[in-house]
Amino acid sequence: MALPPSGDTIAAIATAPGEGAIGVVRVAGPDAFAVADAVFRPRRGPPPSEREAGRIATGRVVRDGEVLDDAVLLPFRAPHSYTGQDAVELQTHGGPAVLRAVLDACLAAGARPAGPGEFTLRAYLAGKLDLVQAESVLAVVEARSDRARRSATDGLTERLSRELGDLQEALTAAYGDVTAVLDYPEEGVELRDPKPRVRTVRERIAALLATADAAALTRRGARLAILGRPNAGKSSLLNALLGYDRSIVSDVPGTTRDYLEAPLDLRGVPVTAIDTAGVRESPDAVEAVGVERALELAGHADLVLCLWDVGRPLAAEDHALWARLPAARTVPVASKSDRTAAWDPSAPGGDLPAALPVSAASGDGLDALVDTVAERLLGAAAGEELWVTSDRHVAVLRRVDDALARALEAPDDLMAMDLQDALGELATITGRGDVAEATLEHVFANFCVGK
Ligand SMILES: Nc1nc2c(ncn2[C@@H]2O[C@H](COP(=O)(O)OP(=O)(O)OP(=O)(O)O)[C@@H](O)[C@H]2O)c(=O)[nH]1
Ligand SMILES: [Mg+2]
Repeated sequence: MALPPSGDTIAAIATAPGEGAIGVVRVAGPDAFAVADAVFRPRRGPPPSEREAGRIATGRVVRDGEVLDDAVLLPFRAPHSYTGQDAVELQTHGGPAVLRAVLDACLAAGARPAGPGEFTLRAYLAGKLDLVQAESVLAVVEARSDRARRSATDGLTERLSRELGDLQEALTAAYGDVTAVLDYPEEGVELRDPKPRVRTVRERIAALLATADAAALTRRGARLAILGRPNAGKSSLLNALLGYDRSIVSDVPGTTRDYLEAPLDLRGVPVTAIDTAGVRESPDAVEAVGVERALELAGHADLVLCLWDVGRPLAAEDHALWARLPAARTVPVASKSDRTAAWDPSAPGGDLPAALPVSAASGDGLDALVDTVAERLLGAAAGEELWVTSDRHVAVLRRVDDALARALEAPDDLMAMDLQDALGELATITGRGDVAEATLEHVFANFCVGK
């Protein structure tokens, strides 16, 4: 397989399959305007090829005298277009049959069907985007959460490009240091130890990789289980987090007998919150099953909120529950903090750690709780704005780091080779330096047609 040619004219449906109010067929390449002249009849004024760039025209798409649909034409002139080439976009009604017919008309007029990602590949080849930015086009399109969207947007992608460019420069300098040692072993040139530079680069890569875990969690969403004795205020807390009454609240202990789930967005992280049955030794068989299920849910959750009612003395059940929860993934909460405290949340006593005071009734402490949950879920990445979201980038950064780990262990001559490996890998992300065609094929194959 080779990269497709970029000097001809391509066309594709750019909007998602299915019915939509508007659909777009995109045409790009040197003959884009010839194609537009063949398929588009403006309501008034000159044909597309004689129109100014950026001035939309209304009209109809025709083929062999047949009107296919009303349309709006957007003309772009090289180099001021996405691909850097002449281009037109035809907006029509969004039905699949209409779009197919419009695309067919463009193909009959001389365009070739575009392959996956071919528009973005052209943008990359024209120097409009670097590879990190090209891949982020895909990430933006695929972003499901607001946090993922933000980390994929231009500003941050540019920063990622720059950051990786800096790493590339630092490694190139380290490589220079090593080869100087090799090339001029006896001469009096001032030699620098390349290792500190390499160590700094490794630290930065470790920080970037930590953000990748957070990005993955943000993509798949996190599970947050709420546990506590009956009446601890679990359902009330769920409702307070949601901002509406999802779960039944009552002063009868054992109100929630099975678990229930509700989606919420905590500081940009999509979270499924799970309200569970109060944990106690229950004579009721149904409730006992609910309790077992609650503990099982806690075992599989990304994070657990363990509620202790601050208005009631702590009981053996509270200690027993704490002992059965995964401590590293549990946030202790002193619930109903608006009530007169029967114990001190900052020092509950026994084996119990300090708990965060929260009142579902008054809302006090809720913000702090949400911050804590987001921080615990995202780890070190919570404070980082720059996230690595692409699986390919993660894999490449791991390989760069492996090569650098080897470089630090190796004698000078082998170190040069390891640094070269690392630089070669980095270039496959940034697209600066030597990028194998295979890398480009791989990157753009993940795109859908029309992007
Ligand atoms: N003062 C005060 N009362 C609360 C607060 N949260 C819950 N309650 C009360 O505590 C009682 C139990 O609340 P729930 O939310 O049903 O408790 P639960 O843990 O879900 O109980 P079960 O489902 O029975 O295990 C209800 O009477 C609530 O009104 C709070 O923050 N402050
Ligand atoms: Mg409940």
